[in-house]
Amino acid sequence: MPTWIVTGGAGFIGSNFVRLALAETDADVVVLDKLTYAGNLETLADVAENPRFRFVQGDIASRETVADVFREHRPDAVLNFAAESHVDRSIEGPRLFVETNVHGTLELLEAARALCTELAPADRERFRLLHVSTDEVFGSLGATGAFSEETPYAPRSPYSASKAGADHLVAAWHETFGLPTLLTNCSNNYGPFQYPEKLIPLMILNGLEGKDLPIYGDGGNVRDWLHVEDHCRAILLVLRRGRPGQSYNVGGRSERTNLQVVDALCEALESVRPAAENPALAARGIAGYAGLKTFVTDRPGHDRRYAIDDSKLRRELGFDPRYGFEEGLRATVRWYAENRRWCEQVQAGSYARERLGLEGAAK
Ligand code: NAD
Ligand code: TDX
Repeated sequence: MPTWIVTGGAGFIGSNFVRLALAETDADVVVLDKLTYAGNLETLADVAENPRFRFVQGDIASRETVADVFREHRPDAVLNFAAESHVDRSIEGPRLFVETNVHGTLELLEAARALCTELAPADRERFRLLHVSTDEVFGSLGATGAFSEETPYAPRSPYSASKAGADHLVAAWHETFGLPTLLTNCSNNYGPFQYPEKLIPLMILNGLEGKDLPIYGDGGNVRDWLHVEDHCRAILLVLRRGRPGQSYNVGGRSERTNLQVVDALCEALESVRPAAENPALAARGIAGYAGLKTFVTDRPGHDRRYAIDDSKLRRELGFDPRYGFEEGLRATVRWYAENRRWCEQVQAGSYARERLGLEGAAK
């Protein structure tokens, strides 16, 4: 049975990938996760007893930790989901983003390179390091066009700059050392287990609790939304059939302005929890979820539009997402409404959905 190390497996996308890998492959899965504010064992509670699952708490930026985990588990593949992932937090404190996203990726690449020198040629041939990245490395688009794998990098936030740095290291380790790397650049994900600092879960929980729905700027910024389960299927496809040294863009073909997303969420909230039956709205004298929409100060350096050209992934590997956006959104609203305990556990003591990233302070 192959062994896969999944870094960041206690976070949003990583945990969804762990669930998919345990259900649909025969791999043993070792999660390496620091358990930051965004990583929680509650997120993996349903797989904790699976005999093919192991959990190691540790930092990918620690050379010793990574070396120990590689020595003990001798992975056939490494999937790097671990990252500081929130743009607003990268404006508050960029240092940790460079430490985890750049330095952490370096340590994984170096450990993989060392491991490969010890492997028999056939095992080295099969080894893969798949690095999960973002469309934000390509910068901000105008009204037309889409990012392809050939689009030059032009990151504009500390978060995207740190992800771009990591992507360049991955490409260099392939070119220089022949490491069999794979790179995926994905658009905005949504779905179960997303930390409630991100647009969609934050709006759902604020709506359910009758709090303001804070829309940055004019609400006209565009993102391309992809259900997390479709993203995880794409990653599995790239791991199995992607060509080493290549990058693959992953998108949802669901471009929406933030205002359109919030309006769709208000409708979905109404169908799952009608406003008339929600005492939190009645207490504020508000008749419908749309009455909670509030325009607030824009994010500094706010990228205007992202759009993904995913034709390479579809053409070469046959990727075909299962979720339509509105259907996926309704399922996500239902999931958050039914999993309030998880929402409380992951926010407890560390976050109260306050506004982040308005003032960049040196930290
Ligand atoms: P997340 O913030 O929900 O989870 C990140 C996980 O990494 C957490 O479990 C955290 O504890 C862990 N982690 C953080 N620093 C670590 C360290 N130094 N060592 C070990 N573990 C550490 O993030 P996510 O949304 O699941 O994103 C996963 C990956 O996908 C990231 O690399 C992110 O850049 C990328 N990505 C995310 C999206 C999105 O929409 N969420 C889109 C494209 C790409
Ligand atoms: O309260 C909010 N109000 C608002 O208008 C929040 C939290 C966000 N927004 C806007 C900012 C963005 O235009 O919504 C959009 C989405 O914001 P985020 O959820 O913070 O995501 P984004 O900045 O687009 O980055 C996400 O997608 C790419 C992930 O967080 C990254 O990890 C991923 O790489």
